[in-house]
Amino acid sequence: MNPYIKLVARNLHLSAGRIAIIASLLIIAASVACASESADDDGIVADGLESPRGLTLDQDGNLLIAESGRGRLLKVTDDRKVSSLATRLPHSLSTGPEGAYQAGPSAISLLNGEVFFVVGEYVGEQSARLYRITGEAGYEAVTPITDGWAPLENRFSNPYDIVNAPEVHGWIVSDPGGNSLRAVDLAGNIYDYVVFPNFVIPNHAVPVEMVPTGIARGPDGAIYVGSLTGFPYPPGEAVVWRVEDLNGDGDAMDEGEVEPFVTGLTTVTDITFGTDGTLYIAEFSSDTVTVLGGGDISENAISIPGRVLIWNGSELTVFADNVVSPTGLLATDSTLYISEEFAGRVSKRPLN
Ligand SMILES: [Ca+2]
Ligand SMILES: [Ca+2]
Repeated sequence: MNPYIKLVARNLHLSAGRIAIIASLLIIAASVACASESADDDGIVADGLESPRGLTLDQDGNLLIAESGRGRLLKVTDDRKVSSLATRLPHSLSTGPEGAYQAGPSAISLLNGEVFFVVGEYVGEQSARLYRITGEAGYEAVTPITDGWAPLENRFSNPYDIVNAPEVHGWIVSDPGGNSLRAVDLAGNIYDYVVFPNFVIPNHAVPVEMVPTGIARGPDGAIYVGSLTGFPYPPGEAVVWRVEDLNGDGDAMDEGEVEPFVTGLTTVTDITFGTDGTLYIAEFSSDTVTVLGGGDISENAISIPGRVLIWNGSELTVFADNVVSPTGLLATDSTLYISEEFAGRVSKRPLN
């Protein structure tokens, strides 16, 4: 363990092991995807990208992609016509200790006709913020500069995904770095909404962190969030949680407000609900320890892919396997879009 990493860990009140996990997750690999044209029906929406992640639809129904590794928001019309909605947004492929961290747009949300995005995945400061697009290639921060040395309460650490949340007068943001969900109001004030405790598994001395990732609004109005889980990414221990502020006190930290919704999952990175209420769940890899364990993470992710599952309310079924490091999902009436982050592409699958 690099001594500087340990120093950072101590000062952030995080375990050194946790920092190592985050660092591993964020190592950037060059896109291995080929930018050449292929058949229209090959399921590729956009490729040659650098760590695509968050997906959403704009008001005209165009697909928006948060391209974390290049600091861009992309717009896709007619499936394959890709243009930049915004460029030169805060990002870096080699920031933080050892230059081993990525920071960049991770998720997008439209609210009242405006485009908002979170930048996270950076154990440090400054860039881990919620931003608003202000016009042609312009942007401004909504939340304050993140002080990575401050206590973890009521601030961003590594924001990952976002959902509009009128119940907190703004948004709810998943923050894997804090094992938490943060409420953010329209003025940019940040409050803890949920803080997930660590959990224990057999034959592993150190408690495992929950690491909440993809977040979505359910058809019942509740918030749902998946958990990656921390090292050693135990199979079957990841959960999709249902979160609701039952007593209306502005957070979901009271009795019964966070409940397991789907269990038995592995390294969940994103979730999305279809228009019929079906829940789609992305699992990062069948062997995340090996994918993140060294070598070329893109090659690892391709050789040990993840998958997308369906939860229909009573049982889990496999919707798509051989999906490379999925980190973003979006379902429309007819299509499931998938960001395959370390393949550098966004693909799609028809929904029946
Ligand atoms: Ca998402
Ligand atoms: Ca509450």
